[in-house]
Amino acid sequence: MRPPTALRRSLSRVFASLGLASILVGASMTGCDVEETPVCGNGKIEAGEACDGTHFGAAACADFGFDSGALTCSAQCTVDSSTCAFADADGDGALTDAETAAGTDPTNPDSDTDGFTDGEEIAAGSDPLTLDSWPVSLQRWPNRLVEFPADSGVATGWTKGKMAANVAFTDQYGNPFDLHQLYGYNVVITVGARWCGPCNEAAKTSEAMWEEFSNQGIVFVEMLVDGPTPGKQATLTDIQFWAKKYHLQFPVAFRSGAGSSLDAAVSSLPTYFFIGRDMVVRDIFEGYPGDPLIRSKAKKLLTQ
Ligand SMILES: [Ca+2]
Ligand SMILES: [Ca+2]
Ligand SMILES: [Ca+2]
Repeated sequence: MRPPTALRRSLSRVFASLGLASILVGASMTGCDVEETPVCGNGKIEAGEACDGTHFGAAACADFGFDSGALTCSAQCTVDSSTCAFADADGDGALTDAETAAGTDPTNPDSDTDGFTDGEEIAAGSDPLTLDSWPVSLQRWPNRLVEFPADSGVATGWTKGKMAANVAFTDQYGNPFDLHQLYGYNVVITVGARWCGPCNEAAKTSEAMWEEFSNQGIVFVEMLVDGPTPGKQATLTDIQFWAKKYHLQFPVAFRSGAGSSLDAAVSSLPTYFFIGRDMVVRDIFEGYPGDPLIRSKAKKLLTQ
């Protein structure tokens, strides 16, 4: 049933007056510059607020240099980034902020290609940006085997100017390593034996010699061909004895497996092989002439 005409007219007037009232309120809000007081906690970012509740505008952890996590908003409506986090994008054990501080590449696990990760080097205190600095405390050696050229164009051999053939060693920790993994370093191989008097004499100052040159890019390798008995090949026990007796922290080794061309190239003990960063033999010296001559040959190696 429709309402009587008089009542309809009356209702229309009421609605019309309500509509007019609404329009009047809207006009007064926009026309008089009434500013709302910002309320921190109302969930709206207002003047003077960087965030409110779960609202941060377009801000995210990445804007603060972080890799992951979520921002939080403080009771004062300021952004709190303490809940953001750094990631280890390259899995080398060093978070992005540590890599940034060290100057290493957070997307490359071994920035200087010495075979030790940036994380290992930062933790151990060696320089992750320098090939010639590596962490001795980890009891393993630089490894640049992947850098060794498949074909250097230089003939292999154990005479001056030849490319040193690879030698498979076992070190004093019982671990295998290859001569060619030291490609990129100068290498001084001393071939000796436990029974050899001059070898023992030379070994007394080997550690000091290595400490003098190690941060200049020379890796010393002390290889024992024999143990205490001439003609009887050195064992892990012999090289561990040798390393302990002379306090040697650099590689002390015996050759693993079958004989190599290095054995055939040695006719007296000790024999020193001075090898350049390109793994080419630069100099050879038979016998122990005393440290001054060995030192001068090592220095010469650095200039070649
Ligand atoms: Ca990293
Ligand atoms: Ca490294
Ligand atoms: Ca390094």
